[in-house]
Parts: sequence; C-alpha cells; structure tokens
Amino acid sequence: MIKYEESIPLISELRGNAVAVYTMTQGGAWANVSSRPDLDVGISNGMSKASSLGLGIALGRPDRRVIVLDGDGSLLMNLGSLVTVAGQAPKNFLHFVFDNGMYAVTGGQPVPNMNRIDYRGMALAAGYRSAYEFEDLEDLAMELPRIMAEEGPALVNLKTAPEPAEQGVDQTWESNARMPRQMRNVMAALQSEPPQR
Ligand SMILES: Cc1ncc(C[n+]2csc(CCOP(=O)(O)OP(=O)(O)O)c2C)c(N)n1
Repeated sequence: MIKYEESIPLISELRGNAVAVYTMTQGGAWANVSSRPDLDVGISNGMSKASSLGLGIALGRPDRRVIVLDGDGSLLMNLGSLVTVAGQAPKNFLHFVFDNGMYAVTGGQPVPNMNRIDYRGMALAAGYRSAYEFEDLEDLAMELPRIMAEEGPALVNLKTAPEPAEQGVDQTWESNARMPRQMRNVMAALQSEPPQR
C-alpha cells in the first residue's frame, strides 16, 4: 500500500507546468506541496467530475499536460468518463486514481466490490492508450518519470492506504466558492502562457 504523503510529493515534483485537477483526500495533501497553485483546481462539491473537468481543460489546451488526481469512489460514480476520455484520446491527459477501497472523506464506508476492482483493466478496456497499477512506492518512483512524459490518455491506479476522515465533508458557501475562483485563476494563468506556435 502506498501512502498519500509518499505518492503526492513524487507526482508534484514531476508535474512541471501541468494543470492539476484534484478531488477528495489527495486534494489536501496536494495543496500542501503544490508548486503551482495557480494551475490547480480542486473539486470537493462536484463528486466524480475531476476526470470530466480535466478532459475539458486537456482538449482546450492540447499543448499543456493535465493531471487528474481522482478518488476510486469518485471514478465509480462517473465510470463513463473513461470511455469519453478514450474517445477523445487527449495525448496530454494523465489520470491518477487513489484506490483506497473506501469513501474516506465521509468516514470510511467501503466502495462497492471493495478491493476487487481492476481500474487498470477498465481503463484499457475503455480505450486508454496505457494504464498501470502500483502497490509499492519504489516501483512507482522508478516508473513515474517515464509515465509522466509519455503520451496519453494514461491511467495510473495507486493502491493507497486509507485515511478515513473524522471530520464531516467541507460543504459550505465558502467551499462552493473555491472551485470557481480556482478555475478563473487557471484560465488567467493559461492565457498568460499561450501555446508556442
Ligand atoms: C451524488 C453524491 N453522493 C454522495 C456524496 C457524498 N460524498 C462526498 S465525498 C464522498 C466520498 C468520496 O470517495 P472517494 O472518491 O473514494 O475519495 P476518498 O474520500 O476515499 O478520498 C461521498 C460519498 C456526494 N457528494 N454526491
């Protein structure tokens, strides 16, 4: 099992100028280490839509890599997005799934068919260009530089040690306002760095 505090810094170190769309438990860990918060969008109140938002950004800016930091419960709610992504085949799209087997932010309820779901296999069957699964940090650290440089769409499933939350979900007017603000920041950052022609 891989810990959030181990995998997130590895991904962050290699992100370069990629846009990052994150959701759920990994979002907190990402926000702590992110080197480009102006290129980050967190989704807390639109469960499951990280892959769909990431796809939209990837299609809008094909020159820019987009990494999605998805939850397993979230992806299960929007499994069709695997097929939509594969159909659009964005070369700049990299989809991480933090497979902790549970809905951690709501207290740790198991996802359906917990620990027996093959996200890697589902991504390949949907038509992703490549897909991987890691259970061991050293294997991840070895392969990640190559994976993060390769053409997408690619999915990386991370078997992650669960950290069920003790607090309730952050769903307030303030948390609702955060994502639109971040989207405007990302749009401004991308407009100030236009594609090289
Ligand atoms: C339609 C809908 N059902 C339920 C919820 C409540 N909910 C918010 S977050 C969450 C769990 C997210 O699980 P996962 O994506 O696996 O991330 P983790 O919490 O494990 O990091 C749930 C069930 C919701 N927001 N929307």
